[in-house]
Amino acid sequence: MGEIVSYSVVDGVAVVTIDNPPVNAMDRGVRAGLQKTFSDLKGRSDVKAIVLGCAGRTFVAGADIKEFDTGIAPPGFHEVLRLVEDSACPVVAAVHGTALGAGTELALSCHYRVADKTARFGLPELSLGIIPGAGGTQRLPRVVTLAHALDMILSGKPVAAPAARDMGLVDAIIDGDLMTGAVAFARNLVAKGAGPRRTREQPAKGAENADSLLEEKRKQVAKTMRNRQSPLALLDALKAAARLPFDEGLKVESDLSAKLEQATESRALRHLFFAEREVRKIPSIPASVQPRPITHVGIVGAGTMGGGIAMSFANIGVPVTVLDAKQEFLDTGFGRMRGNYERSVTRGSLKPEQADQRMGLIKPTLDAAKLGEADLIIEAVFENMALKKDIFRTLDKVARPGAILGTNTSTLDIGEIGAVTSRPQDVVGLHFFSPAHVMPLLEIVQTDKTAPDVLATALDVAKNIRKVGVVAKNSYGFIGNRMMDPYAREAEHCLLEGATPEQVDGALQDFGMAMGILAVFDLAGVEVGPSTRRERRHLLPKDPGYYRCSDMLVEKGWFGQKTGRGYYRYDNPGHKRTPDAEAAEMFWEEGKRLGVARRNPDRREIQERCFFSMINEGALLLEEGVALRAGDIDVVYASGYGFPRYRGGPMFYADTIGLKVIHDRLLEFKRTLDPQYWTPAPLLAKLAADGSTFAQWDAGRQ
Ligand code: 3H9
Repeated sequence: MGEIVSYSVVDGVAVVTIDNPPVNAMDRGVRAGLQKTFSDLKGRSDVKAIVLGCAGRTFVAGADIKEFDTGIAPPGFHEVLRLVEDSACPVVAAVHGTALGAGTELALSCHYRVADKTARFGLPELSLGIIPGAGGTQRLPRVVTLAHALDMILSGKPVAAPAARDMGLVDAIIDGDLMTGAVAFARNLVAKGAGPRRTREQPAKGAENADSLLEEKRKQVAKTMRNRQSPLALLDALKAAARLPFDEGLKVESDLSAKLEQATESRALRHLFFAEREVRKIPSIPASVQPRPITHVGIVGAGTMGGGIAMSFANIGVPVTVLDAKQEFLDTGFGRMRGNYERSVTRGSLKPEQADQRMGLIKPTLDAAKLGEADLIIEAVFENMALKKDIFRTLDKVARPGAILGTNTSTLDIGEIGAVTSRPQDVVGLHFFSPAHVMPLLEIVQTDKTAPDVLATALDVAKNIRKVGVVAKNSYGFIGNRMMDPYAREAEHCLLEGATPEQVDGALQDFGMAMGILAVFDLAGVEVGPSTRRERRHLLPKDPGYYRCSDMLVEKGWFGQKTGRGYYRYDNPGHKRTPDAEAAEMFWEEGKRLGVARRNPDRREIQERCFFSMINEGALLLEEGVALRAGDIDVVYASGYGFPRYRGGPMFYADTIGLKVIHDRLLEFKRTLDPQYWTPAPLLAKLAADGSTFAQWDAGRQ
């Protein structure tokens, strides 16, 4: 193996190369290599300029995120980057791929930056609960304006090379071979007699308005990044950049970083970063298994779901054929898809010709035989077993041999659906979340017949359509909806006990959920839950209060937003959610009638009942093997159910408060609430007794 950091000198220009696959993360090896290289180069009078670039697919994509768990080993980032910046001859960063986090910070400590056309620069640290801690908060606003620096770091979105050049982050975009162009750029600097241009010696740009700008952002962050500490720390660090000399600002950055790295917020977000990558690793898929190629997709059902799924494939250039039973259904569905694309054009996120091109990839049909050319067919009709079986019988006739047959069911038994075909090994659950072209989660449901290469293909498909695919075993509600059941059951039951919908949803939102569950039901249609429960009436708990409030709303025809009333009212001119005293009263009266004790649960009790019952169900899923890892559950909840990422998902959250605490609270609820719901799952009880965590349980199974 070659050196992680190497260099060669040709005619007075040293070319330094970092080679640390897969993404050139700036781990201890890279830092030590840079330290040695720049120390060597310092002593070479024949070197007149230095070009710093990376081998492989990208420039440095950041610090090694794993290192935060153990603490950053020496040499530290500041020390190494200072050495680079101190170079007596000009240093040019040559950037390709994505310079992220410490990658952008390394480029900022170079004196000049050139990039190839497709390079991007980003500081995504807030998504990991930290701030750019390798001098980025102090150097970036000395290269671009404070306003640009704020936008880049708060959004975390990488900036493409042309925009980076416009804001002064990039000096030149190189056409053709990057390193050749970068060396020519460096020679030109030498020829012009241009010396080092040290970022730290520049004044902060646009700092005159710092106070008002930072105050405005502080207000914005309080609303849009609730309960988070890293965005506020960022504003403090940028204030230091605007007001203090570089070294003092750097000290502020270091102190803030040290605190953030240890905080739960960052540990939670780092956990999700790795969990989202771990989900792709399925031990039952042998390494030799090759995914099947997917070049054409068929969709059955042009409804909201089918349309969203079709768009997900068209967005990556895969042709799609959409089948429905009637021309009017196709017309409505295609109108909806076109409308979605048009909205993207209006927002400026898509060019009109891109929208046309994507729409052009989606073809309607009334003839099932047209699905014969598809490599993957996804059924997305409403939840009805008889209908789905009929469709799969047809698909079995028309699909080509080897085509994968997916169902978007969210609750039905996929084994039973697959059993009507002659090829159950090709049948898999592909549970998308609405709106399917936007939501990043795909639950991939494996029956006991699903072939390993079908599973591997589904995981590949998820990655290609830019979703995170999580494998679940076939079981009612899979991972997400199964854990939703106790969570929403408790939320609902609190209404019978004297809480109002606003109190219940408020408690869940205060915890950090994107929306309260009752508002979600109003949005999705209150009738959806009762209609799925009807299909499994014989399996439901013997409890007259079980989802009684939704049943009452459905009996009254109050289906939520679409009817103007549900848990809330929507009958004002803007159809905004407003409290409905009549509904709240109706729930309490029903509680009285059913003999439910009026507990008036407070915020803490609402949160504990909802989340602890959800976590307990998660522990059962792990024991039953429905979910492979606690981390998989966390990914499902953070990407599909609005669970706050900064809490790491329900199972990580459970670890942070302690499984013993949860276990004991479950037993207390067993004494004071309906005992049938509160028996701790055996796995939870065992881990609690051992003083262990779900993370340790995951690690022990690798
Ligand atoms: C930072 O820089 C802090 C500093 O400001 C301050 C320091 C004091 N570290 O995503 P992929 C692994 S914070 C460790 O599948 P892609 C990843 O786990 C950092 N490992 O590839 C995976 O491993 P495996 C700021 C990392 O092509 C493999 O590489 N930077 C790191 O879809 C391939 O990754 C970021 O937040 C890392 N930094 O996407 C960028 N990055 O194969 C984080 C990747 O075993 N990275 N791995 O599962 C990314 O966004 C994407 O990986 C990237 C490539 C876009 C680069």
